[in-house]
Amino acid sequence: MSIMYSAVQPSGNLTIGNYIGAVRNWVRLQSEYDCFYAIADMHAITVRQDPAELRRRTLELAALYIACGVDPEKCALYVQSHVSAHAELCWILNTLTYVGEASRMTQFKDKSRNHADNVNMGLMDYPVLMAADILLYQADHVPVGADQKQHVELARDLAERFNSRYGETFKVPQPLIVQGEARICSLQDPSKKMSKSDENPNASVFLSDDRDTIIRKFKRAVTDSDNRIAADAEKPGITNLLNIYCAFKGCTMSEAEGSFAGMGYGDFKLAVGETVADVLAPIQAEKQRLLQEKDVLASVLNAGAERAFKAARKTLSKVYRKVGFWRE
Ligand code: ATP
Ligand code: LTN
Repeated sequence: MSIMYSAVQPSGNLTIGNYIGAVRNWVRLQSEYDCFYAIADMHAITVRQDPAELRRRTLELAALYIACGVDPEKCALYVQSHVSAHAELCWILNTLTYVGEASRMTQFKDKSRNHADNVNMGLMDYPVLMAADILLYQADHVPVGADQKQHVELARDLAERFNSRYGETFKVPQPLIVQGEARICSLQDPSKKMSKSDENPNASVFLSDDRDTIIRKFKRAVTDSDNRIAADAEKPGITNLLNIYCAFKGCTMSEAEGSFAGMGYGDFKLAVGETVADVLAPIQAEKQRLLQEKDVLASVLNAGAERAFKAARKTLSKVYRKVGFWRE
């Protein structure tokens, strides 16, 4: 079976963009691949995090993954910092990464601008740690959003560089960019992607929002001047809402356009909000239930880490041998 690796940082509340673009696809892929899904807490601390919040979000993210349908029987669901091999391989890969190539990464440049008072070494090392994540498990495919493509390309370069210097060791991974509905845009500015760190709380719908909040955010969504409900490049606001509706309803764009023909914007927005709230309600209930059973959650994460550790250790011992670290 091919191997799949992906992760999300516990750096904020997940949005419906993260759900449609990432977590929901993980669920679809888990039966066809041998999957490793991580909570990337080591990546999260490259920007300042409140320690108590980080701890709370880590457990919440684990509960949310499972509530969304990630099945811990089918895949290894674990917390990155529980498997020390990530940091160990990162060190080795650091010795193969040029300062020039790390400093040219788009995300590093963006984050340096946004966190100008904290341009730390970890921020620059972020993609190398991500390469270590992926290469440790000999992943064939890495499902990510388009923004992470450059990082997967660095992982490919580092795998090839290591293999040519020390001999065949790593599989060269492929990014798996899910197209189509994968880009959910901000409800306040449909030219931007919906993001969990948007400073405007009305721009993003969070998986933790209650029904009234969801409906209120959709009612306030920015739309376009005429009153037609149709997907159109000239009408990015309405197109985004239609996209969200299709993704949550599981219907095609023409089916959605058909069912809203002749309807006013107010009723249309209410229908989109209700559809999203209906899908999220059982996920939220299941997440709350799981969070009541912290010991069950802990044992799922421990089992996931053990499974991940076994796979990671195999690669890491091979790497240590290849680079010439003495072992008895
Ligand atoms: P931040 O706003 O803090 O940069 P983010 O919301 O962009 O975070 P990430 O943790 O960087 O989220 O991304 C996790 C995954 O969620 C990414 O691989 C990406 O595929 C997916 N994703 C994020 N935002 C969207 C979106 N608006 N539409 C579709 N997919 C998304
Ligand atoms: N940087 C990723 C999260 C991430 C990741 C990974 C994704 C950390 N390690 C390994 C794929 C493979 C993001 O989506 N923001």
